[in-house]
Parts: sequence; structure tokens; C-alpha cells
Amino acid sequence: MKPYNPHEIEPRWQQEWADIDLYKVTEDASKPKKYVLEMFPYPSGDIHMGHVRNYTIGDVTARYYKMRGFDVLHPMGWDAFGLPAENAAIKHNSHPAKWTYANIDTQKASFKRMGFSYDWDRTVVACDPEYYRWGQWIFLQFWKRGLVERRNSPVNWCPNCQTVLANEQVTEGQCWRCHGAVEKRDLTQWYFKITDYAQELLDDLDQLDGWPERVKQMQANWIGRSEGAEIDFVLCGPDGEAPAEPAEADTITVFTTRPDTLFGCSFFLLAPEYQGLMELVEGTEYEAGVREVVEQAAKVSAVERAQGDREKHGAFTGRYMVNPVNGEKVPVWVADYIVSDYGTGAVMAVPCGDQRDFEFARKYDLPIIPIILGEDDPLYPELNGVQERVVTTVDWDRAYDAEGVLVQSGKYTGMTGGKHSPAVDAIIDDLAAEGKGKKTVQFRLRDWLISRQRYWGNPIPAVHCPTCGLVPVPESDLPVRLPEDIDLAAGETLATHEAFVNTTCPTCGGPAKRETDTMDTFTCSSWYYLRYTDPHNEELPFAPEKANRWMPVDQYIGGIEHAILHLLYSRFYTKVLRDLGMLEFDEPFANLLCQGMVKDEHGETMSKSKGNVIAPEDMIAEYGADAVRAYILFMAPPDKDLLWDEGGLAGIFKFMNRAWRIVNDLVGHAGDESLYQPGASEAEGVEALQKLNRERHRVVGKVIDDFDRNNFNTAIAAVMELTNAASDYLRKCSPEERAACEGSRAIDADVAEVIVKLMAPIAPHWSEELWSAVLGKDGSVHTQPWPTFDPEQAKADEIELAVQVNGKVKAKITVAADAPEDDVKAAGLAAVEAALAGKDVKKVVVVPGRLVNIVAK
Ligand code: ANZ
Ligand code: ZN
Repeated sequence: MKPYNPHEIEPRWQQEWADIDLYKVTEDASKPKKYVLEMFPYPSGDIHMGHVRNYTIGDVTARYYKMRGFDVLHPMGWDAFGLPAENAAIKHNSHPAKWTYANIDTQKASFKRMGFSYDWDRTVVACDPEYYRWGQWIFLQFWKRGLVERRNSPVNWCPNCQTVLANEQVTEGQCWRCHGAVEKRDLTQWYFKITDYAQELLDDLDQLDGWPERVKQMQANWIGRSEGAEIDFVLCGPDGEAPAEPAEADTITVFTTRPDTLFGCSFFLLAPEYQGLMELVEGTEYEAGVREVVEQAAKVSAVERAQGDREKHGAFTGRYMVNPVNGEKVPVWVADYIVSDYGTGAVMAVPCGDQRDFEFARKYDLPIIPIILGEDDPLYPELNGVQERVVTTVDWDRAYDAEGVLVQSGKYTGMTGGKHSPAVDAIIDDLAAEGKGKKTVQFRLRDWLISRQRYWGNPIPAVHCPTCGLVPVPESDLPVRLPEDIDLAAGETLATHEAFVNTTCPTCGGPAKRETDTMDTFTCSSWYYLRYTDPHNEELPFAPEKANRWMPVDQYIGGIEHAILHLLYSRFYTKVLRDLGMLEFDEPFANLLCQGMVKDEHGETMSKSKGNVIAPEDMIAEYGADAVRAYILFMAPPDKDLLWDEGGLAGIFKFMNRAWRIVNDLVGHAGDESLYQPGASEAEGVEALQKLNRERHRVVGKVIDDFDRNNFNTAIAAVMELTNAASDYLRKCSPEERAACEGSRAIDADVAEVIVKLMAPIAPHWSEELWSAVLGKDGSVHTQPWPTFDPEQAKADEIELAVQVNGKVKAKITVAADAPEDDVKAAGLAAVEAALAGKDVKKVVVVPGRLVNIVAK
């Protein structure tokens, strides 16, 4: 027998597969399709174990579907624009393209070394003009549809990365890439109006049955739909008097989810950035205090300011607003926990019902009027049914934000209040009838800020003309190419690159300047999965019929860190391209698998700084790629964290050697290494053969079931069970006996083939070598049909049951699988006769397939 040597067979088969173009996508419309996609990597160096896990899961899935008879699309590419390339270029005084393409070569070699089944002819590299050209083209279509806007507004600026960031890229006030503190700056920037799709992005989450619940929840929270009302308050003059005939300029509108609490409004709040705030206090004794709050707030990100547990800061403006339900005048304050880009930036403060307002009222000694109570509140007996205000303060330690009964609330007293309560509707209806308010819906989702002030990105195709203004670059002039001659280390940027900046206006032909912002790299990853369906198209980003055939992606695999940004943006692109008539579906990814992390044996994330990184190439050098693949799949369900344990890898390697020997032995190639041990009776041999046949059918069914649910670990465990049955049989039946018996010969060959095929997606080189060299078959195992099974033959004739007396196992019995319950009880009782001596049997319970439980006293 030729021993298993991954180091010899793996490179050999990789070469052979490349030579015969085994993984070329066939585009065979007679077959049903499967599109298997892993999130494309950022080429930041060689691949790590996280990549290996991600791409192994995808590869097994793609190979499995191919053998199941599907036409499979399984492509790979690189998300190649972005800051690290630029930073590396500055550091090493080189060019981002050089660094990027060198890393791509390294990663590609590693992917090949893992035996991944990509059609390399479909590679998409985001920094390749052939690709980014179409990103620019899509940008122009968005622009034509009114989905692109240039606006001046306070934006997130990362001083470290020297660029603006989208809201999605700031977490707790920190930059998603460098984790440095993010500042607010007023800048003119480019936006995609993703908010136009907010409702649909939320609604269509319901279509995504194949997505993890938690990812859908994260998206829903990010979109953040709130139902509520806009209510108009009237501003009193500097003298504190309400205007007799309020003009529109005297109105300030608030957004509230709790109109039912209007009678509890005891002050009014404006965001520090509220337009017109400073005019209110100019030249008054309140100006300095308000300015102080405004200036301090500017130093903290909005996200941080909105955090509930942060200490609140504010100042009185000296002005008052009129509450539309009762005509009461309430003081206007500026408060730093009010943010300018949500609702209207103005809030009716209700400290009895809102915890943040409650804390603010406590700090600045403002009234807390109880207008909503639980029935167990000590104030309830006194205030229940009371319409007028009699109590203006409470000694609560926090706001009451649950459902409750309205008190001191005029005609609404006695109604049930709370979010979505009847009182909310009643008050909004009345205000609407008087023209003082209306129902509205608010989304937390903001428009997507896509411009970046960096070189290594996709240039925004626009020209600034002194005569014509902002002009889109004509489609025929695309791509706007990034200039290659740039000296980043010397501080050169696109904006200082004269040859790039100076151009002529596409409309009037006069001298004009190019836009020098580039697009957020997330624009590249928002549609790459569409380009894979038609990667060489020179007329369009993709032909609609190609995308419509392959899409949606049937199985998408990637990290949970992309649960919001990338997936939301991709969903948005898909919907816009659908509305442009290019796609016929609503959602890009039908099934999503977020793989768990690979951690070290102590459960720590692997990182260079901790020095606990396990390099894939070291493991491949030791055990071969197939063992690494099988190990990664076997050690944990794909969505759970995997704690690296080299002992486990060695164990899998041993299993593969054992299975190698078993396959050889089944087809008579084991020679001296045959597992046969003389001594078993003929009956034992027959029994082992029957069991092997049963296992063969059961395991094929089980593996199909497991693969269909991404349970690769249990699939491998099932194959191990089959090899156990095979080795038991090989031990008991001699090669001569098996060769002489026709039934044996058929089962031997069949089981050998089944083991090789079931392992083919997992250990592709191991299987290919056994298929061709040991089983002597033609063609590649990877183009063979998946084994079928007969559920009848999978059924066990007999089953083993444990017999318990008072909860303790006392015996085991073997009964026919379909034995009637009474027979099973009788057999169980007979088996433990001795243990029952002198006792009274009270109860006998049969748990089918598991045990007989006897209660006796
Ligand atoms: C009065 C009120 C009473 C409120 C009450 C809540 C409870 P969600 O659910 O997240 O949409 N709010 C409105 N605009 C704001 C802004 N720009 N900055 C900070 N807070 C703002 O939150 C809606 C509630 O958040 C609104 O309803 C408003 O406070 C506050 F018992 O109005 B509420
Ligand atoms: Zn012009």
C-alpha cells in the first residue's frame, strides 16, 4: 500500500486541476444553479486562520453542491482599495498598487495551496480600472436617479486617517479602522441617499429566512424606525410674552414618540448645533453659558453624547415655549444629549417619563410633573382621575417609562398611556385637527457619506466647472483613472496632483477642475458579487440576464463584523439596481453564515501583538492542507468560535491515515497492512457486513442532511462512524473470504467509493488520489455524482436499550427495532430480575430507541 503523503499528492493534484481547468464555471442552464460566495478579502498580507476557516466553509459548500448536480458559481477576488495600502506605501516610500498586488499574489498562492475550487478567470480586483470603471458608472446612474447629493454638514473626521467617515464607521466615538477619536467638522461631502430605502431595507429583512436572527436584529436597530409625532411649540418673545399671531418663524417643532406625555413637559430642549440657537441668546446674560455648552459638545461625538449614562450638560437660554395642549410656558434650555441629526434637534422634555430628561431635571433643579403612574405608585390613590395639576414634583429615583394611567392630563386623564398607547393616538388626532402636529416616522439611519479625501480609492466621476457648475463625467469617458505617478510620502494627494485636477468641462469645453474625493471602499464591496456573474463585460457592469440567472447568492459566508455596514450597503445597491431595471430580485444574499472566530487554546483572539498566531502555512507544512481543512470543519460548528488545538489537528491527520488504509483494504490494496485479525466466527463476520451496509446507507443520508444545514462537524463524525463499521468488518472477514463472496465484493467496492466521495468536499486531494490511484477510476472525483442511499437499508434490525432500575443502569438488552412496547417491557424486566428481587414494580416506562426505565420499591 502506498502510504498517505499529503506533501506529495497535494501540489500534484493542484497542478492537475489547474491544467484541466476543473473549476471553470460551466454556465450550464440545464442544471439548477448554486452561487456560493465568501466575502472577498482585503489584501493586507498573507492569509490567517480566520481566512482559512471562512474560505474552507465556502469551498466545502461549493464542492458539495457541484457533486449534487448543481451548476455552481464559486468565485474569488480582492477588496483592494483602502487606507492600509496607502499607509504602507508612505512608510516604505513605494506605491499602494505595488503593495496591493504583491499581497494579492501571496494570498492567491495560499488559496491555491489550500486547494480551494475557485474559477480564477472570474477574479475581481477592486483597484483594477476594469472594475472600478463600473463602480463609477453605477455612481452616475445613482446620480441620475437623484440618489447622489453634495451637502455641507457636520461630519465625522478622523484626524489620524485624515479623512471623513460614514456614521456606520464610527463606534462609540472611535474610527472603525484606527480606533482613534473622531471629531466633528463642517465639510461639503458626497452622500448616497440610502434613507430613501430605509423602510424597504427594514421590511425586506422579513424575506431573509436564511439569515441569523441576530444579524437581522442588528440591521433593524441600525435602521431604527420610530413611530411618533411632530408637534409644534410656539416661541415666546424675549419679553416672555407669547406672540398674539405666531408667525411660522416662531414655531419650533419637536419629534416625540410619546405625545401622550405632553402634560408632563416641564422644559424644552435644543441641540447645541440647533440652527438659530445662538440668535436666541445673542447679547443676553445667557449667551456665555449657552456658548460654553455648545463649544464643549463640539468636542464629543454625537454617538457618545447620546449615550444614556453620560453626565448631561446644559444651560438656560432665557426664552420660553408655549405647550400646545395647555398653553403653559416652559423654559428653553440647550442640552448636550440632544443631537442635531435626529428628529428635529428639538425635544419636549418630560422628566417623569424619560430617564435622560429626569436626570437633567435633577441636575438643574427643574420640575418633574407626574402625569403617568403605575397603579402601585404611592401617588396613585391621590391622583387617579385628577385632571388639574396638583402635584408638581416627585421623590422618585427614576423616570416611569412603562405603560400606565394618565393623571393631571386634562381630558386625557384616565386613559392608558405609554408607547403606542390609545392616549398617543387620541392626542395626535386632536393636535392634527388644530394644525399643531402630525404623525410621523423617524429613522435612525442617516444618508451614506461616501466621499473620502484619500488617494487609494475609486475617483468620484465629477468635474467642477466655473461656468456649468458640478458636471458628471460622461459615461464614455470612464474610467476616471487614478494617476499612477504620485508621491504619497512627499505629501502629494489627488488634490495637489495638477495633471489630474486640471481638465476641461465635458459640457462647455472650458477649463475645469476634477473632483478629487474618492469613494468609500464600501462602494467596491457593495456590488462585486454582481460582477462575478459576468466579469469580463465591457459594455456594462454585468449583463442583467447573467446576474438574474446566478443571483441571489445561495450561500454567503463572512464575519459578523460585517453585519451592518457591508450587508446593509449591498442590500441598498441591489435595490437601486433593481429600480434601474438591471435586476429582478430584491435581496442579494438568500442565506448568510457568519463564521465564528479562530482563537488560541486559551480562548484568546489570535493577534500578532499577543504572539499567539498560528500560521496556516506552518500547519500545512506539517499535516497538509486536507487535514487543516478537515480539522477546521470538525472542531466546531461553523458559526461557533474554534479554539485551536494542535492535538486535535494531529488526531484528524491520524483519522485520514486510518481511512486511507481502510479504503485501500476494502479494495484489496492493503497488503501487509490489512486490518484482518483471524478469530471471528462466520456469524460475527456476517453481522459486521450487515452493519457496514446499514451504516453506509444511514451515513450517506446523515451527511446530506448535515451538509444541507452547514453541520460539517457532525457530517465528518458520521463518516468516522462509517469507517469504524468498515474497520470492524475488515478485522472480522479475511481478504480471501471477501474476495470469494459476491455480496461482500459489491459492498466493499461500494463502501470504499462512498467514503471517498463523502470526504471529497472536505479533503479534496486525499479523495482525488484514492479515487484515481486506489479505486482506479476515470475522471475527477469532484465531478462525480453524490452517492445516493436507501432509507430502508439504513434501518437497524435490532437496537440496544439500557435498562434502568430507579434511575440506575442495571443492564442492556437487544431487541428487534420494531418490537411492540409490551415485548420490550417484558425483556427489560427479565434482564434485571435479580435486581428486582423482593421489590414491588410500580412503573415501567419505555423511551423508544433509548431505554427501559423501571421504578420499584
Ligand atoms: C417626549 C418624551 C417623553 C420622549 C417620554 C420619550 C419619553 P426614539 O425612541 O429613539 O425614536 N428625542 C427626540 N429627538 C431627539 C434628539 N434629536 N436628540 C435626543 N433625543 C431626542 O426616541 C425618541 C425620543 O427621544 C423622543 O420622544 C424624544 O423624547 C427624544 F416619556 O419626547 B421623547
Ligand atoms: Zn462647464
